[in-house]
This record gives sequence, C-alpha cells and structure tokens, in this order.
Amino acid sequence: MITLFHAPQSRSSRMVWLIEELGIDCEVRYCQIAVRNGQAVGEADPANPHPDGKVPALLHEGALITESAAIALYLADLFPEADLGASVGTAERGPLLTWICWAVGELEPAIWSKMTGEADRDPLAKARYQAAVDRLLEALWVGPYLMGERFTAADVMVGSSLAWARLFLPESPLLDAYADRLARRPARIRADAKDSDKGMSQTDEVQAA
Ligand SMILES: N[C@@H](CCC(=O)N[C@@H](CS)C(=O)NCC(=O)O)C(=O)O
Repeated sequence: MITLFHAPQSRSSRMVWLIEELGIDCEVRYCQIAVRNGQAVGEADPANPHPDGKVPALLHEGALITESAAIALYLADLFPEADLGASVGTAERGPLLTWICWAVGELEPAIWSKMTGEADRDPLAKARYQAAVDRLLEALWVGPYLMGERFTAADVMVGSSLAWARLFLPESPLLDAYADRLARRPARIRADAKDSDKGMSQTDEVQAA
C-alpha cells in the first residue's frame, strides 16, 4: 500500500502527476499545511507523518519517504516497468539523478530568488539564476525532454516548477514548447483535474487509466 500525503496546489501536486504517469494505485490523503507561500495558514495536520508537517510525504509499507526528489526517485525505482527512471549501472542513471537533484537544488532556489527580487539585486543570485536558465535551455535545445527522447521523472520535477513559475523564467519559445508538451500529457491533465482544492481529511484512490 502506498499513501501520498498531499495538499492541493503545492509541491506535492507533482507527486500526484508522477503517480498518474506511473499508472499505479496510490491512496492520496489530503492534508492541511501550516504555511503556504510564506504565509501562516493554520495548523499542520496531525495525521501527516512528515516530521516538519510538510507535503509531500509518502508511506510505503511502513517506510516514510520525504523530500520530493527522494520520492520521485523512490517511485521511479519501485516501478521500473513505467520507464520513468533509470536503473543503477545504466548510462542514464547519472543524468537522471542529476536532473532530479538539480530541480530542487538549483532550479527551485533560482526561481525563488527571481520571485523575491534577489536575483535582480544581488549579482551572485543573478548569476545563479542565469546559470539555471542556461542549463535548462541547453537541455531543451536538444530535447524534446531533459534526457532526450525519453520522458522521465526528471521532467515531472522540472516541469512542475515551470508550470507554476513560468512568469519568473525568461520568454523563450523553447521553454513554452516544453511547458506545452508537458501540459498536454494525458497523465498531467488527469493529475491537474484531481488537484482541485479539496477539503481536509478527504481521501482519493488515484489510479491511472
Ligand atoms: N524540500 C521539500 C519542500 C516541501 C515543502 O516546503 N512543502 C510545502 C508545500 S509547497 C509545505 O508543506 N509547507 C508547509 C509548512 O512549511 O509548514 C520538498 O520538495 O519536498
């Protein structure tokens, strides 16, 4: 049994998308979170096992996995038949790990620094932001996905940031085409439909068609 602890329109939304791409059965438990977009919005949900009360959190047969990058890798590894990851020892394993970690370690902070204005004020933040943009564009120039022809869990991680933060990245037909390519995926469309603003304590069985 796999359970995802999820708050709509948050960082756990990308995990709902990934679950749809994987085509697996997963219980989705909707949680209240204490902070949203830097604003206090209530109490953390006591039913959420995440040690910081955050989402996403994943429970699989008693094992708790937190951090989006770890969850993405965990699920891609657990369901290799979905072909969204790369096995240890293959040539694609390194790029897969790199892109998934880059999404949270470089791209997300770069986007936040643009949102807060830091990337426009501070030369170091500006350089880091530009480096992230350049790296993304370089990969997409080859495309159509981050790792070439094959869509992977890394595209879910990067594509989910692109979906909410497109305004904070430069105008670019390459970025627009990539965002559009991802937005038209049937699993993404299903995930977006499920990621509505549900009330607390609701539970869904997410099962990809
Ligand atoms: N690095 C974590 C960040 C998780 C995170 O900050 N989630 C936010 C939602 S977007 C949250 O749960 N915030 C509630 C809180 O800070 O109390 C991940 O990617 O999984």
